[in-house]
Amino acid sequence: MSTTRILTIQDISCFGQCSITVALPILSAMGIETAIIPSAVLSTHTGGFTGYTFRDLTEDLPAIGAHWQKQGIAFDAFYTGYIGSKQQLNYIKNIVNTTRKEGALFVVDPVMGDNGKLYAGFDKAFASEMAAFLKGADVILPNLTEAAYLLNEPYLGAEYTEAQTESLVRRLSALSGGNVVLTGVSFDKAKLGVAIYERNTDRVHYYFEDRIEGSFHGTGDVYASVFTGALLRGFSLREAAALAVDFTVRAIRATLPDREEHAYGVKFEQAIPYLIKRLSD
Ligand code: PXL
Repeated sequence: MSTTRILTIQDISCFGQCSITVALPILSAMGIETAIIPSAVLSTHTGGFTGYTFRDLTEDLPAIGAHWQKQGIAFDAFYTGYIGSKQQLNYIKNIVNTTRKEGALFVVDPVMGDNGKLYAGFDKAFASEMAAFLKGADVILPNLTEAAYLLNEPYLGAEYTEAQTESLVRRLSALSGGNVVLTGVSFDKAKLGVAIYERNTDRVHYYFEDRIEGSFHGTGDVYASVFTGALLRGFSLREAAALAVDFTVRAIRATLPDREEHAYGVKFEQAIPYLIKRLSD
């Protein structure tokens, strides 16, 4: 049986359960051959830790891409997450263009911030470069904060109405030309979920689960990894978006008994058997 090969580009946070340390095990468990390019190596992620190291790998990217091109290495899919510098966006576009198989899937999680704020090291100029980078992506997966920065407009917090959300996803889709899964959507305090914009039908669908109070680090990366893996396993856009919600909720629930000591990430490993079961249903 031929396997699907994906390249994911995001940082290695050596400790903290996000980015590559989440994407690689999840995609592997889903049966997908996963290559990586680390955009940076940090001792921990930047959420809730101080004093972390940050090794920017920007200048390694073109050489990795050139080597692969020479070797004839090619990918069925690409998934980008946390990017280490503005300059990397151009390098990544080049790697995608020179190593993509025909019809390759391109998923972008425009990781930049959450809860109305940009993460350490990001600024409005990066957001505007990211908005340009999205062009040509098949699916983009911003949260509401990232959506606001991509569109250079204020973040409305818990205030988004259904009409505003639908306007957001349509305008986000205009940036990429593809589908949009907007995360962190809520119209009822007790529910939290995603808005799914299908470009070919121009329709918006929703998928909600019961809200678990608080915010959980790394869940965006857990979500994007499962979503991308599911698409590659033949799930539709809506099915993949829903499976990723179901899995993320289980990963959060597995963390709840220990949430104080485990505030840096979620115990997604404990939900992997559930994921494998859902793939064989
Ligand atoms: O989960 C997003 C993420 C990825 N990588 C690094 C981060 C964050 C969020 O804070 O700091 C290094």
